[in-house]
Amino acid sequence: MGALNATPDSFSDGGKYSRKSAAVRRALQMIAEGADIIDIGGESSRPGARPVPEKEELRRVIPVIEALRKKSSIPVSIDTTKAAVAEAALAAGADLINDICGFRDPAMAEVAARRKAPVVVMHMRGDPRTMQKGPRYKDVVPEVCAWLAARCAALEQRGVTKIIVDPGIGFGKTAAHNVALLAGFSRIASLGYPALLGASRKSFIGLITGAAVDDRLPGTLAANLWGVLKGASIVRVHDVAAHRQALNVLLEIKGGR
Ligand code: HH2
Repeated sequence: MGALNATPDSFSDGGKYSRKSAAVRRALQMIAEGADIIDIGGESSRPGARPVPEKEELRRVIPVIEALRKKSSIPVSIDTTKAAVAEAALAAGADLINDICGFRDPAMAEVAARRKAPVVVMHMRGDPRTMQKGPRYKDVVPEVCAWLAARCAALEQRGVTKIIVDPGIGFGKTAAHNVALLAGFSRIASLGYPALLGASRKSFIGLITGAAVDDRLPGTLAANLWGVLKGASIVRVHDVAAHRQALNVLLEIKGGR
């Protein structure tokens, strides 16, 4: 899954793709590099990010989805927490809803159920403004697994049938929590749903290695290859070509291609 941030302030690529033409060009580049899904977002979720008004988020993402739809049939995911944005994105041709709030808003679940859209349910403690203020867990892996299982059950009750789970690396977690979630990823992948891993360029890699945000590809590859070996079905990445090559080799060795 190639991450495309049509935002001025995302943590690693903010401002690069906030113009429609640049965003579409980037999406086509990621497709040429081997992405299977493009995840388009119009609101940064980096720690401390301020919420974006609905109108502005719609302005950022809908024209990009419409333009991309004219050029490619690749599955498009809309990375949003707002039901109106999800609805408009699906109408514009998106296929999947990626909600970093884990569909806590019943209106989001309603849109997914009515439109029969597949969903990514991500775990987050609090919201991006508050999530890194002293996150605490007794035992992060079982707590995140239990939360995801409960959210999935609630969504299924509302009629959502195609669910992907995501532990939400970096969302209300310390570096140690993120490392524990990666170490225990097979438990997330055993919940009974395809599992997504979003570790790309995140700060725990910087804390482990000292690497600046633009120099975290080697650490990102290590985290994502580990995740795939532990059962991740989808990795959400900024560097598609490098991941395609690494995954092709990994899957060839594993015999899973
Ligand atoms: N991470 C980010 C955004 N959306 N969605 C899922 N399902 N999982 C993730 O781990 C995830 C996500 C954060 O990365 P990015 O989009 O590059 O930055 P920003 O939120 O600053 O736009």
